[in-house]
Amino acid sequence: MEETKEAPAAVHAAAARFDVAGPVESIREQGGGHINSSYVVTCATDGGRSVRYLLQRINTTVFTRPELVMANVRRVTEHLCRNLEGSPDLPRRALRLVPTRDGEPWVRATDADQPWRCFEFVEDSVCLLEPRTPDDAREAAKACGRFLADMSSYDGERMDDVLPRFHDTPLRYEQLDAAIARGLPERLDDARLDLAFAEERRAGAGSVLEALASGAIPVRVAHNDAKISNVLFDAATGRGLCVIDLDTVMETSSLFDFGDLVRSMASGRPEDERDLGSIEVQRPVFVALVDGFLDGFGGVMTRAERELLVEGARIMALQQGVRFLADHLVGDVYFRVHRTGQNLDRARAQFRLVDRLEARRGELGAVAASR
Ligand code: GN1
Ligand code: MG
Repeated sequence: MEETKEAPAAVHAAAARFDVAGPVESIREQGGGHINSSYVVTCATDGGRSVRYLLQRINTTVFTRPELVMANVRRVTEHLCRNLEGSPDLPRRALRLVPTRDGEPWVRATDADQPWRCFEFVEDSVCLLEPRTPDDAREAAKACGRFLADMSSYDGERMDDVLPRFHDTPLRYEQLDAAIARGLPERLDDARLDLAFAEERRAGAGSVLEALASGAIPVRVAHNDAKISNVLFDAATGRGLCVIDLDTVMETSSLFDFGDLVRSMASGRPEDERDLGSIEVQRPVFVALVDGFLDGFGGVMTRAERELLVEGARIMALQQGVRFLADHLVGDVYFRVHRTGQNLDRARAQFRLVDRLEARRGELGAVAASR
């Protein structure tokens, strides 16, 4: 998290559009994601109390139709709040949007304005960038599993496809092909072995989508970016509270969420780890992820979904590796980098995890079947 003494005027102007409790006292940038920009806004109330909000600018390069994102965010937050109605936990278990002063759910983009939205801040919570212990991983997986379970009772309007074919792995391969065709020559040269690794796995890349298409596994309202930094934890107890970053919620598969949890946590190494030898599926973390996920979602999960858990993890690590690699080849236009080559390192770390998941498929599958 970065402290900024003076937030840019645009952030202040955006904050002023929302129906907050009182005058803005301070605005601090909140780092973390690769996509949106987030700010913690502190407002003073008449009673001398401070109330905090999370103000976010939606990245319209990624989310070209923010109105669809916000329609989904409203559907999800309203459904979760209805499920929790009457519970004292509600403010910390479900995100709540703060309307604009005109009663709109968000500030629409205009020629002069970027799209902005504002949430009530979930107090006494912490966001973890990586699990400190397998317990953290278990709690994150449980919160994500519970989200899938909670959304299984959703029967409102169909969710919009904000990012069509977001987890379509064969499409990600087509995008890799396009990146190769216009890639930076020296980057293409450096990535020869990585491209060969991806190529060897192209044929099996559609496995989860095929299971969805055939009806073998059900379509679910899933989070689609399930990782520990998208879960809030209770600062006092360390228990998972709720999932955040609802931009990618769409009707897809639970396996993408389980897969993302594994690909982002199982190695215990940073996403851009360069010491590939240190990347291994940590069995205690994997067990904790399975246990937490089943704890949250097991009640509604089908047998076919359970049988594909490890394949879901493999597909998500493979797909993310392909996405990082493609972005590296074209000069880092999508995933924000802090140093040259970071997206290539990220891709290699994902591919190494794919390799380990394949090598240990039987053993890990037995864990998923036995819990
Ligand atoms: C992006 O911005 P962030 O970290 O929430 C990406 C995910 C990737 C992730 C990889 C909309 O998420 O799909 O898994 O980076 N989100 C989008 O770190 O593309
Ligand atoms: Mg995200």
